[in-house]
Amino acid sequence: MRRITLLCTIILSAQLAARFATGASIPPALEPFLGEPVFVPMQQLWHGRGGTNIVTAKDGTVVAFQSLGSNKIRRSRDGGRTWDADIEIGPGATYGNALVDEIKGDILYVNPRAGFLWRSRDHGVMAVCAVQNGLLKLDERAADTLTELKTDPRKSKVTIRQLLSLSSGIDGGANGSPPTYRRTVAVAEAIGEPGKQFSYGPIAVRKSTVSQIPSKPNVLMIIADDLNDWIGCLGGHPDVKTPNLDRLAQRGLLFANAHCVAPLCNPSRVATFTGQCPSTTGVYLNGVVWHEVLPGIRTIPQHFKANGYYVAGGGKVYHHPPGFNRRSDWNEYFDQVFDGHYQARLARGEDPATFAWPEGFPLNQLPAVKALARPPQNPNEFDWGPFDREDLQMGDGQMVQWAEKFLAQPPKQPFFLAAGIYRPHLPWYVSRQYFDMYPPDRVAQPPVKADDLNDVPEAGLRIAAERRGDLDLVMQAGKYRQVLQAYLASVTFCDTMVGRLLDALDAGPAAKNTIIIFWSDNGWHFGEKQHLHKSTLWERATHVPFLVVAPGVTREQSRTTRPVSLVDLFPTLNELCGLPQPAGLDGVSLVPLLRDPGRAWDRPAVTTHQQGNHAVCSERWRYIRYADGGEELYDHQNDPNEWTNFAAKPEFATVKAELAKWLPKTDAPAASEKGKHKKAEKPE
Ligand SMILES: [Ca+2]
Ligand SMILES: [Ca+2]
Repeated sequence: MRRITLLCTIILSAQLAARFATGASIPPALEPFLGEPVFVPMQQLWHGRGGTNIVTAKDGTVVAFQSLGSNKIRRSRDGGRTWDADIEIGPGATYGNALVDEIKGDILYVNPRAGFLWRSRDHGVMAVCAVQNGLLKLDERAADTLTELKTDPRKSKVTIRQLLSLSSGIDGGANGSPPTYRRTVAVAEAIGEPGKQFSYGPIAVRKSTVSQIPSKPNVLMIIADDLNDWIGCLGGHPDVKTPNLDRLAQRGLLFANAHCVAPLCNPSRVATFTGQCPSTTGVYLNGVVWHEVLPGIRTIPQHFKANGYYVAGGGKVYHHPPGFNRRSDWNEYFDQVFDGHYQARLARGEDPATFAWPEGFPLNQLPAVKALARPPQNPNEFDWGPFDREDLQMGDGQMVQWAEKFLAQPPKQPFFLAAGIYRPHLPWYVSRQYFDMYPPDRVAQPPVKADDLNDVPEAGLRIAAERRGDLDLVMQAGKYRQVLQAYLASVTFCDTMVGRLLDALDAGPAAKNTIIIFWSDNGWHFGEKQHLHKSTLWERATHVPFLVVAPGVTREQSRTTRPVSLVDLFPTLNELCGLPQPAGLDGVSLVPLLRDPGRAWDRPAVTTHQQGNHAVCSERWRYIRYADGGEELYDHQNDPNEWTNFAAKPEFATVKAELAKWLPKTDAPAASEKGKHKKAEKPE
């Protein structure tokens, strides 16, 4: 059972508010809730079948409801919904487990003999309060202790003597229902006056119904797939054109030294969204259906949903093959639409074994790809070329159109919107205008050292060799420059989609109160270390774009080179949005860096690729330790391309030892890939 420090909920009296306002020990996080409290008088309290309680204000607005299971709520007045409850509460009815004595005007009188039970959404009892000898005792013992509490049988009016703590949050969104109120929870020492009426309400409500909850920010999270650091503001490629990402960076904080938790789609996204590293969960591979091997694990969208947010997603947010998107995480989802023929076929549930290219494909005309022969490792998606389709007809474009509509008319409650863009993931299909921006004969080639692998240990060589066939195929066919062109074209297409999302946000009602997060799930090699893909522990595969705009927190045009990991995103969002931190998160909140990008930060970023292989990235160094003990150490201050491995030099033993302290203490055994998904050619 989840234990909490909240003990009971008490209507904040003016007296309490006055004490609160003048109190010297109020934590800064509570400051937004200071000031004159405004109470919405209760007009009706409804107790529905199945444990649904609804409080309405005199003007008819629903200010609160509590749902303790299946309920009869069908609609509410807010946001086009109206409540539909069953039984009007009255003397003799129950609220929670408290016996209601009477309702007079705005105040609900509860018989203190019965005490009051506060229940969690899963029906577990979280808190019990009762009056004991005139003192309002607040207790979080379990339900069966309630009967042991000796309460004053007489009603008594409670006077708050001392405020112990105060917290506030959006609540009421049980069982997938939308949140309905801002709950202010006061924990107080209080004194009752024997013989007088004891009153407390179930919910202390400020002037904040669903339609006006100002202080909870919305979140727009934009995710790119396989986008490495080749974006303008990161300076990763001299020719790339990403005006929209660059203007996004101008609005907030650019993390210039951010790294994925794992350098490929599924483990990267699972780690980011659960806030737990692969070394904790065992999710190292693309074929692991994460929610089956980690049943009940908490994710960012699920957590936001459970805390009163309206949670919507579209495109590729979780790993894209069928079965990976846990639908219960969302209130609303726009399914990914695929431009690639093979993935589209998979999504339709057709047998991938019978796949053949349609007329005119593959666009790159590589015979091996046409024949679906290996290499390349995934011939069914190893294609690129100008695609005869308008932006908004593309899969990403359709998702963006859906998100644009969402942002034009967002829900009245705070929202979390995840927009997952698939480009620049293979196949690199975008319209010709993007290809025309990057003439292959003029596009700059990344720095590649021919003998770079000479000082790489065995495990690193093996990893680099896994896609050697893809690279050799491209080189032998003379298509290397076309590959660069196609990727850069796809990056700019992705950037255009980002721009549309930003424009839609800015044009809509949520413009001023929305946190914007942009990140990519992994980087990409283009021949560096003889590798043409992701899935390595080098900079090319782990370094990712990560940008945060948090109104009132980040400053414009800020940038930090402190190393951060995307595993830090979950706790960061929780802090920004005032959500509780679930237990077991591996990352830390980056809010201190959002506020002060130049502050000291001794924590490196750790990336894991399969069991026991890790890279630890500090501001200056990259230290790689493979499961077999192989090591690499690179000095980014003098060697940004990671060409010289210093791991064997005795003078760097101390540097290595310092970085090694951050290696995971345990390496969870690998969770198995499910056969049915494995058959799908390990789509990435
Ligand atoms: Ca990816
Ligand atoms: Ca080297």
